[in-house]
Amino acid sequence: MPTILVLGGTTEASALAAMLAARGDDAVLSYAGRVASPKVQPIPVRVGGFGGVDGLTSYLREHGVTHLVDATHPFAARMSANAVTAAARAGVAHIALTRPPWAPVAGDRWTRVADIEAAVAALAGPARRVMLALGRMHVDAFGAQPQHEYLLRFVDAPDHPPGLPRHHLVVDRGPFDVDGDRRLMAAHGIEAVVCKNAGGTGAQAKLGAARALGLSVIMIDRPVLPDRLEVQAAEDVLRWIDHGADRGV
Ligand code: 3Y8
Ligand code: NAP
Repeated sequence: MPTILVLGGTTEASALAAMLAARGDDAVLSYAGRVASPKVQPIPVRVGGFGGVDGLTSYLREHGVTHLVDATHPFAARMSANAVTAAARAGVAHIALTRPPWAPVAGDRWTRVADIEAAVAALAGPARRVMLALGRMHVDAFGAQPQHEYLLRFVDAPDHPPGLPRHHLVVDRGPFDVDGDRRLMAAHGIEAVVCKNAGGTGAQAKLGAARALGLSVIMIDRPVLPDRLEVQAAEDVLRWIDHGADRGV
């Protein structure tokens, strides 16, 4: 009987958790503990860091984990790197459940940048009304471009006001929808949107909204992740658990 640890925090992780629950698998979903009330899951959940690679390696060994599924967000680069290293050390089968990056379509006005710093640099110039659809963790970096009127969207209300002189904060969690994002952007007269190339469907609405409104989008490319076995459908993870773990799907 496999013992599965899913590193979660994405729409795909939740979809996999539902399938594992339906099959009665011995599985636990793990959250970092970034938000006050993470989504309720149909399998047991653990919350909080493991304590680096060593902590995760010990966790895998102590809990007899046989299959590690990294279903974290594409920007959770440190967690994904730790997962590959710890699984190898503990001799645990490892797979990543991810989603393809978004690609621009007709009508999109994207400027692709390499990382958060490059997104900040791309905002040099006269004051504009900019939506930072990046969550909470990287907002302070945009203090280097204080001239803009920012629209921020966080999952939780922050315990101290964001360090941007002119900003409006919306507290809301995805998945979002195009009409809602379009209304939000229009109501705030947004001229440009900054976002991460998360891929998937949970954060995609803002791209459709920006396209409909003819807004420019500063799209942050994903960080480089280690080589690993990757699939893009939860069903492929189940096949891997049932048949492929020893020889990689
Ligand atoms: C804690 C746990 C599910 C998962 C849903 C997905 C979709 C909705 C859209 C915008 C973009 C953003 C942000 C976003 C989305 C999904 C997914 C996704 C983007 C939750 C969740 C956790 C987090 C962490 C949180 C980050 C933040 C990022 C907000 C749960 C709700 C901006 C990423 O306050 C903080 O510290 C928040 C931190 C990492 C990025 C940041 O820098 O602030 N996600 N998001 C996970 C943990 O503790 O381990 O589900 O309740 C999950 C989801 N958020 O099961 O349906 O699959 O991507 N999450 C981005 O894409 O740029 C919002 O506003 O348009
Ligand atoms: P990160 O920078 O790659 O990870 C930093 C540290 O957070 C990790 O080393 C680990 O701590 C802990 N951690 C991260 N994910 C964890 C998990 N699922 N379970 C237990 N510990 C975890 O990660 P992040 O970008 O902060 O993302 C944190 C969580 O939010 C992840 O679950 C991710 O899927 C979710 N999320 C992130 C984004 C995003 O934009 N980054 C978007 C949507 C959802 P230790 O070293 O102590 O083990």
